[in-house]
Amino acid sequence: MTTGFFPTEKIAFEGEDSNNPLAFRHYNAEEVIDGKRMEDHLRFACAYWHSFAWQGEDPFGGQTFDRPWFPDRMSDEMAAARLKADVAFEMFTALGVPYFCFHDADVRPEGTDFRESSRNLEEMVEVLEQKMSETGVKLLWGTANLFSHRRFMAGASTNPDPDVFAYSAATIKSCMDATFKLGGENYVLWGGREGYETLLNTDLAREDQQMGRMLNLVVDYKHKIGFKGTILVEPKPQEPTKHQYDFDVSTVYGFLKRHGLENEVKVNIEQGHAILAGHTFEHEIATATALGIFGSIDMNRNDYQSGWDTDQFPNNTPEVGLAYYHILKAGGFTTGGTNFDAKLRRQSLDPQDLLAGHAGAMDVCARGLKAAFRMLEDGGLQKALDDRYGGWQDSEAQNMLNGKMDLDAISDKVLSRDLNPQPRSGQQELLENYVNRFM
Ligand code: XUL
Ligand code: CO
Repeated sequence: MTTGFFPTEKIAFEGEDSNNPLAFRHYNAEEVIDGKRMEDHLRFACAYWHSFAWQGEDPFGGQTFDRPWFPDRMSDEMAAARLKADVAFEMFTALGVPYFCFHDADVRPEGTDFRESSRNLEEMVEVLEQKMSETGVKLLWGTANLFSHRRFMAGASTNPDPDVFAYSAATIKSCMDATFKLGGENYVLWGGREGYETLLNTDLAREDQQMGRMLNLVVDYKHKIGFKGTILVEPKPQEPTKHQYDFDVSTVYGFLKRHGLENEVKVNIEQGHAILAGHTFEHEIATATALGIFGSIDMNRNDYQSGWDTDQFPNNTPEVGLAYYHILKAGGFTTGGTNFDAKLRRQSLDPQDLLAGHAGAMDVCARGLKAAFRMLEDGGLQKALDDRYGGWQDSEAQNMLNGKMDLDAISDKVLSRDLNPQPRSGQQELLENYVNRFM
């Protein structure tokens, strides 16, 4: 028995020629690419919050969606949370995604105090456990919402009030327990309020210390309970706060080093956050793989005009293809995956819009993955890199890097060989044309 919320119970792969609006044209879970099923490469997850908790509000207007589990339709909050879970798992099943992700606040009603909120969460974790075993859908990651409630307005771990630090730590513990119980493969920390609105009232050094301590507490607790998943930090430069400390991948890496956590924690990289930081998605992924901290991705797209975190469904194959190129090149996902941290536009009122948004996004990812694999297999980009940096194969060139030559020795070499380096083309247009052949 389903709730009947969605117009269809299953979206099928029908191939490129299908004109069924609710079908996959490119995503075929079973198709094997390089010895691995497409499902196992992409490891899709749906985000509970955007599709089932968000009501369509924006800074200028309130709720636009009409859902049977929203407070205006249902006053029993726990019954509403259960109905929401029913519908959520119907969507995961219809799409055939292997994973989902959630915050505590997405799945349980807020209690009147910490004790009641925790009890609500524990009760809903039982419900989720049951749904997961019925459907086979797994948990990619869990996380704590430490940004919506007004108690967190001045930060969670970085709050000037130590009681908020304590409340946040206890909340994280309850969410790590929930994630562990549900077999989650990662645990995410996104510091929406870990930053400042004005430096006039902010002690940067103190807040960095508080945030470092919290992450160390999280890592210690992971080992204490025997959680085998990966701890992930999700960078974002601003919004909701004016400036967020986990600005981008490089900034997070510096933070991890400073607090001795660079071998314990990885990053969850989101397309829209990369754009807000003035980067590209593949820049953030390539930076993380270069630094050895790549973990997972939040797939979406930002509007390039508005400057907001618009969390739209991805629809740009070349952009997605280059992202997967860097992921595949680094060996693919391990515990991570592709979480659609994406939401409908607030005018997209119909249940089928939710299915269409995700199905289209899955197709774009499938096309991107296939293009990425073909580029990797062809090896053209790697060959271009090998050629460009080929001079460094030389043992004397290596001596400049490995400490065998100091500045004097290098200077002597330039003089004695009469070195007069000649510039070579970077061939960007040739490379861009090359990439377009695969997209
Ligand atoms: C906010 C965002 C969050 C995190 C989880 O921009 O991306 O939804 O992914 O807290
Ligand atoms: Co995100």
